[in-house]
Amino acid sequence: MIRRPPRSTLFPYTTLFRSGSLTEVDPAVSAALDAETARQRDGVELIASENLVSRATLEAIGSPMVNKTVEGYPGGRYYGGAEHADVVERLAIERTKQLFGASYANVQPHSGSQANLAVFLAFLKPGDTILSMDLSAGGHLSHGAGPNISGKWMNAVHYGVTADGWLNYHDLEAKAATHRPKLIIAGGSAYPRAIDFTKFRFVADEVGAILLVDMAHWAGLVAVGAHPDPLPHADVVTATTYKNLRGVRGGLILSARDDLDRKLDSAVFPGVQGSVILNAVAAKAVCLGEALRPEFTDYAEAVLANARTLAATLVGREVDVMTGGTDTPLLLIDLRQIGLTGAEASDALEAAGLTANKNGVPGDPQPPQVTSGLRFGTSAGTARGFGEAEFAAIGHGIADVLESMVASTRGEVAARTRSRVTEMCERFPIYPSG
Ligand code: DSN
Repeated sequence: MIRRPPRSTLFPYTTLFRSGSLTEVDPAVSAALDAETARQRDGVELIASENLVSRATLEAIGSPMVNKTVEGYPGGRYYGGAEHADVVERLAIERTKQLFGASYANVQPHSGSQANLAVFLAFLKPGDTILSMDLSAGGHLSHGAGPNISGKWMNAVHYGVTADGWLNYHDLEAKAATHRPKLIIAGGSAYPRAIDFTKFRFVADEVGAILLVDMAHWAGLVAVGAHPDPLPHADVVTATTYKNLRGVRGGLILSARDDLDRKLDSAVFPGVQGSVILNAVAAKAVCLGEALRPEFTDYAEAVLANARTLAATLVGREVDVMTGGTDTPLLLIDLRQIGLTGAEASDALEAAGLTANKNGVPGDPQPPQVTSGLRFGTSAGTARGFGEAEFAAIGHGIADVLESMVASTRGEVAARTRSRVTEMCERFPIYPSG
């Protein structure tokens, strides 16, 4: 009889996953994470869709809840062992409802785009018409832009903004009357002003359309009453949790209506998603709990005050701020007057420790990888404690960088223009030589 040696109680693979820290197991990833942490620490984050989550939120997203797979909704899962998952998802749902005064909330969307896609699935068939803000006017990819599934599968028509950047309600009304959309979207990702939801409701009712408000960029302000509330006007509202709600990457769907639960739930699962990212749902619950605390009101109000200070500082330095200011945590500047592109300006700002994103502006002649604008947001800076004095200093820093670029560009452009003028004048002499 062959005698086998005694089997180790721990296979090598169990040792690896039990004891190795990230630094030991994967130094390459670990180094990149450390470098990213340092980058966030040492620079000013002005990207409007970013924020800094709390330690508690980081703990939740990094918890063993990441290991659990469930499908379905609390109390009706398709997998066993879901009791704790149910607790966190119910907490997230109840906190969302409480924060926004909603009668319905779905916390499963993996992102704002997924939330919007689920709303389309709930109310539309391929080929149906939707009416939304044009991407170049400040709309969002998932609102019917050509390269997105929403633009490929829907007949998307768009309203725009006026020459000075304000939402064009006449255009909205005219396009609704002409195209009779089944769904109208209010909201975007680069429109800085408060939207008149009453007007949108009126237009939607005129043509019998569903009204979807995408409040991703100002949900934190809505939560504390620092921005008009879309819930009473919209059939459905979508949001993300990682902008001024200060939470992790993910989406939400809400409604003040009490007849859409089944339609919207089934559109998320099994409509456009499978299993739930439960550690993200747990982290959403944490950030929503934080947003229910009184300190969050101070935070959200400071985000808005800081955005207004940043806008006013830039206006004072003669930077072309779209609409001259903001009612939200974001603002958009147009660089065309000073002859810069968004790409070169964002590179220059990044070299100065100011991270922002290049962004198209209305009527932008540049392609999306270049653009003629920059978008700034104050959610992350405010989270680390910057106040109005810091945002005024940031505004001056931005203006200094842009002015220095313009000064050098001016030199080049003047020389190039001088040589063209010389060549042209030589071909059109006014006095015959000799
Ligand atoms: N929607 C994108 C943005 O506004 O930056 C990502 O959240």
